[in-house]
Amino acid sequence: MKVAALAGGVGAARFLRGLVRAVDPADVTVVGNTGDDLRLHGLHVSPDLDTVMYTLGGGIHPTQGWGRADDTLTVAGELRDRYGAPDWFTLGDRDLATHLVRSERLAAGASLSQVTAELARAWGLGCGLLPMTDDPVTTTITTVDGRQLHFQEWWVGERAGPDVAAVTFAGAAAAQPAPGVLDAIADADVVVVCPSNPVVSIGTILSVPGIRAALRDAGPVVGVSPIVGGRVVRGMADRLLPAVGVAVDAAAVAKGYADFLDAWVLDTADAQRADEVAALGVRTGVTASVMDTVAVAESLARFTLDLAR
Ligand code: FO1
Repeated sequence: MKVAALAGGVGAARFLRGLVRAVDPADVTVVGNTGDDLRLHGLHVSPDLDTVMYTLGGGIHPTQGWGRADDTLTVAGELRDRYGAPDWFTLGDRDLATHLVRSERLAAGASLSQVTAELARAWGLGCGLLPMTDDPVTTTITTVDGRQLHFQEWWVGERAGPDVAAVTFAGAAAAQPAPGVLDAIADADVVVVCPSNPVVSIGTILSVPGIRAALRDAGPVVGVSPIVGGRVVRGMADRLLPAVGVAVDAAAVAKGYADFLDAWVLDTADAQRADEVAALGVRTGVTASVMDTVAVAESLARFTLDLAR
């Protein structure tokens, strides 16, 4: 069964670890968010692609959910202490290897999708990993006091302190889906919207012209709610959903996807929201969705695929 999966960062990576156990990884194509990408120390960093790659490759930092396991901070320390370089975004020594290879290949003229495929192969990923686009798209936060910040400057640099007035995706209007993205969606027997941030991960992917329309034409599209019991499981969706006028609620998020969604997985904590989602014409399923083990992730993935068919 061919599966295409729209993925952001940690929540999606946890789900994908279960998905590649439920189906043959060779039949899975992940379409990843690149709106979080940033240039730092002259390097191109792709946080959400790396979180998926490291998680599926077995090298993710176990508690951070980003960066590499067993990493050290020698270079970061030298950059800070010797050269006074910016240190608000920590790149570990092992993690740097990824950014060095990616940056060198991009400088040599390779596309982000070509480089991502090379890096994924080096990590032994059996599934496909595509950036949503090869073009520059930058998730930008407008704060209530009128400043425009790169998503990472807001989330990491300012620790998500300032309240958010708006979220925009600079460059999205001119961006094209990366090669293979529309085919992966069209050819999929099931498309999965992973439990990622609806605003700055899934929303960013949907901002690339052509992707939302492809989802509307696609085979069954099933999503997994990233909101459980009115709260985010991880990350900052609770700070961003209000900024785009969506309640921090499992049914409200489904409503935002209703034009392309066929089925929606709710956590048991939100079982009472099933009728509201069904009223959207979206099939609902209720199951345990907090993936604190790979076994839960695998059963959630199986449940999700069964609900779609
Ligand atoms: N998040 C932090 O809170 N602090 C960091 O210093 C940091 C560094 C970092 C480096 C590489 C990387 O791939 C991710 C990193 N992140 C860091 C997490 C990052 O902000 C998130 O992974 C996503 O961009 C949002 O989901």
